[in-house]
Amino acid sequence: MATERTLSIIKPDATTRNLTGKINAKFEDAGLRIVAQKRIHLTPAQAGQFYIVHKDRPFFGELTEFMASAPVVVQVLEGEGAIAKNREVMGATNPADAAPGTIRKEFAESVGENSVHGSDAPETAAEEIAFFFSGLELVG
Ligand code: DAT
Ligand code: MG
Repeated sequence: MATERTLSIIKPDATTRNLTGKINAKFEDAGLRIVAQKRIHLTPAQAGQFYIVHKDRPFFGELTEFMASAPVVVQVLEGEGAIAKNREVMGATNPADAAPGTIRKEFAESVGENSVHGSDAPETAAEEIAFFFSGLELVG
């Protein structure tokens, strides 16, 4: 499997509970390298642009409001099969369905406030990385 990069976001429910370090330890323990990272506070419009694919879903307003409610940590994770590996470490979208040891099982508060975002495919990973980072900011 090839080396990949994926976009990760530590969401407001996790940054406000000071869980950034514990979540980053999960990524690093799984062999994912943090090659870019910054803390930002999204506007609702920016959150809506990032999650535009979900614009017709009933939870869109709630999702964008939540993502703009407090700072987030956006990061690029690199490693062998990083996209799938990150999704594994994250766990299922709904923490009630997430496997033991996953970030969402251990830390997520609900299906909406679920601590982390991770890209779901190579195309979305490339788009989502470019949404937040320039090439100069990716330091492998
Ligand atoms: P994932 O974040 O696991 O890729 P997704 O892409 O289906 O999940 O949805 C994006 C985010 O939208 C998800 O992390 C939290 C929110 N969301 C999804 N389903 C929801 C629901 N039924 N109610 C509230 N928020 C939801
Ligand atoms: Mg998704």
